[in-house]
Amino acid sequence: MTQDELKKAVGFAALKFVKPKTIVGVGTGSTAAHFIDALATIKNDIIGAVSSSEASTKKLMEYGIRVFDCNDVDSLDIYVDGADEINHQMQMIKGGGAALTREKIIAAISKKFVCIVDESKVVETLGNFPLPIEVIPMARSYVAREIFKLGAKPIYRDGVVTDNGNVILDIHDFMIPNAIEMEHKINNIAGVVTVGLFANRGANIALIGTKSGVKEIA
Ligand code: ABF
Repeated sequence: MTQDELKKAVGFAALKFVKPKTIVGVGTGSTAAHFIDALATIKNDIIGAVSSSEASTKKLMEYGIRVFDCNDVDSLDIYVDGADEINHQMQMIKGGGAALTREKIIAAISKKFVCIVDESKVVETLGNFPLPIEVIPMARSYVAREIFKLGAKPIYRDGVVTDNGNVILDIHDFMIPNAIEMEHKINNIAGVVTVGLFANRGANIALIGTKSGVKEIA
């Protein structure tokens, strides 16, 4: 199976967690895009979706799935999204697609986070994938200096402006054995909007696409 077939398998496997007559939290990226394709097959059974990016909103609307403003929804039963890395504690690095802030907000209002990944994303220790942080533009240099002090290498993601009008720094050379502590530490730097560590609120369920089928971890 190709990597995309593994992503498709988990995208469709996540459908079993969607309850009828609910609003579903929908993520961003190529794996989440397969989940949207899956969701379209039951679109008449759900009320609609809250989406983590303009790109996913567009795809949902093309399928005729109603997209709700996050402010109009108190809580979501589930949020289904991909990740850049996930460890065995269900902690994740997210934000490779620059949608981390909206993803964190949707995760916060969701009862269950269902993470859908192919097996290449499963790691022992987070950090091989550069950790994205969304930063207020005027704080870019200050935040970069603070990240240097943590012993890591921040690289400005040139030309990328987030859906919220901010910029992204990707932190390279930074293994993260203590993800909860590091999430708090980076969140506390002035000018940081969101760090792409999802440790404090990790996934509840992981669906992992492997060559021998979809593995479910809860
Ligand atoms: C989003 O999409 C992210 O948080 C993560 O950066 C990315 C994963 O993308 P893909 O599914 O294309 O590998 O969920």
